[in-house]
Amino acid sequence: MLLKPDTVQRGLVGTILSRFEAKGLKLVALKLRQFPRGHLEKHYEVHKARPFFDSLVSYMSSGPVVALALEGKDAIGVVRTMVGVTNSREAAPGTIRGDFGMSFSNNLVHASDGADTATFELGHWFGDAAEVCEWEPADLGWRYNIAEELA
Ligand code: 3AN
Repeated sequence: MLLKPDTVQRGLVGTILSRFEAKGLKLVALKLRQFPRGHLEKHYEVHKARPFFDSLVSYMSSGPVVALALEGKDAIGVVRTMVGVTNSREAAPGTIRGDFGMSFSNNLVHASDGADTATFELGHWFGDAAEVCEWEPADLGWRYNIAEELA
């Protein structure tokens, strides 16, 4: 996931991050940095031919971004449901974009949309394996029914 420059500028990093923690997703990587255009161009390569590509890269490189990785059963689908649709004005109440955003372009967060994308993005944002921290929450057996859901 990325918490985009508008999230950082608006002081919503903690508010948004706390939703994922409270949900029960496990935080395994986290960093804040202003990334160069080239890094964002590679991240958004699938949108290269789209008319909004240049402005998207300019916005994403305009200030610090938080990159983070979350782990959990069906994490990609769970996170995308929590994020809401791309246009924040149309995103459902209860979602991050629905609760905190009014913009299509400045839509607070990015979340990987599939397993292949997640694999590429994890390598792109956390190239050094040591940046991803494997650990086990002490309350794992309360977050899940381990025998039914994690076997
Ligand atoms: P999502 O982030 O909801 O998965 P994508 O991957 O289709 O959306 O688009 C990536 C990002 O590009 C969006 N988060 C948004 O910031 C921007 N974007 C997508 N479509 C448009 C558009 N038609 N006009 C302006 N910006 C767009």
